[in-house]
Amino acid sequence: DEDDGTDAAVVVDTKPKTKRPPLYKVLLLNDDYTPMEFVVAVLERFFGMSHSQAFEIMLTVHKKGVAVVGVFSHEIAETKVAQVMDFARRHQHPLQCTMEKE
Ligand code: TYC
Repeated sequence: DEDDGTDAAVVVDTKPKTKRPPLYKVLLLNDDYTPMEFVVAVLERFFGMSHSQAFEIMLTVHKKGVAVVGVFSHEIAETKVAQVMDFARRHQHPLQCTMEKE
């Protein structure tokens, strides 16, 4: 019944974990119909980009098919996607904006 010290040690300590919220990439997708200037206006209006930044990202999407336009918390990313999709729909452009976990 005495502890003779023959049992294997078991690690029980855990890392002190600080919970960081997951981040989400907001993606803009290319299409054949949305005017380039409309996409530039979207990036300026909803993502706070300068005109030249916005033009650069728009061209990246146009050439590569998709680009990350920002990284946000889940709630902010959802809001950005909804704002872009609503703005595009109201202007009858097929522009698509989505989000994915980083
Ligand atoms: N490909 C479009 C055109 O030639 C421009 C465009 C760029 C559309 C980016 C969507 O996310 C987009 N008019």
